[in-house]
Amino acid sequence: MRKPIILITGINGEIGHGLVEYLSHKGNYSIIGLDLKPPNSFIQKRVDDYVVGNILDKDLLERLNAEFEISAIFHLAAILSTRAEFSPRIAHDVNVTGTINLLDLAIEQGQSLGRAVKFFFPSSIAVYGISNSNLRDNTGPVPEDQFRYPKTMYGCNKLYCENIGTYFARYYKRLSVESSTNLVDFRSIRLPGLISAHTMPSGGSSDYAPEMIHAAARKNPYTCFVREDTVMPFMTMPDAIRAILLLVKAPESSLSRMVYNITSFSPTAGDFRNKILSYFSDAKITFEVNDKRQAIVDSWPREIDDTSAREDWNWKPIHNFNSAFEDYLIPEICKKYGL
Ligand code: AKB
Repeated sequence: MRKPIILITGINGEIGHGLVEYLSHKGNYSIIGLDLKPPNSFIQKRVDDYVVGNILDKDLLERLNAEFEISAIFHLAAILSTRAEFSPRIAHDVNVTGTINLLDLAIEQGQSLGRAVKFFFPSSIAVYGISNSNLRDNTGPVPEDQFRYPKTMYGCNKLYCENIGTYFARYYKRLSVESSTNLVDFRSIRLPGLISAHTMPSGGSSDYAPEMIHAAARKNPYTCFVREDTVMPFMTMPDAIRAILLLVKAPESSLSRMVYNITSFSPTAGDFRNKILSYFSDAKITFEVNDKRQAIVDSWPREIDDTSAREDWNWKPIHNFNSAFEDYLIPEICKKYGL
């Protein structure tokens, strides 16, 4: 008998951390984590087991296929936008080939279980690309199907994987004698920049917001790498985790698409600084623009239209910019750093 489980790849990352915290509270799921390094004790305590390995290792995935009955895959492993620009080829391998390997695993599981395996894929606002700043400044909230001309390797990888996931779910091997459609229940959210009180991102272009907040709490000076007037969409980690679970649990009949936008607030980098100063008045936050990272953020929309998610699965963020700080970031960060 194979053991029924949920598989989470990239479990050591920020979203993995938040997801495990939530799912383990529920207690109904056996969770197996997969990552390149052993998870920290917080995660180890909350999973049933973990596997140290690479999503590009097909033998490893074959062993998982043989050992477990996988009812859902949360495929979180990825190389983010800034890091991917330094090693585009490696990013492509991890972000694209790694995702196809996991989709293959889902298909094999679907075939042996005789039902679709849920597959959650975190996409990103990096799938958008608006190179004309005038257009960017004068375009309202951007819906799912506009401006999909990514300017980063990471954005290209995410956009392709949205499409390939849809293909695996709807059209996989459509001309074969034995049909392989409906073996993967692919669902994806384009996430904005995320801010967690408990973990720090690494390798992203939206990292300036969480870095600024955590640096202030640790009494470290922070030099922000984008202009003070930079605007992009952000969200708290608890809202992102809630959205992922709302989408994964939504009845298929209520979904009008496989890939959804979600958003909460779009402050400037200067708004972040001012808000942080209102809590940590001696914080030292300065701006020294890295033109290349600035250009990445400037290619993303200022605001996102998430009407479909609101209509189809009742998505609504709990936190706005003010309550994100007041009710979540400041109390949790103060606890974390013993303030
Ligand atoms: C990044 O900055 O690369 C990510 C993202 C917006 O997907 N946080």
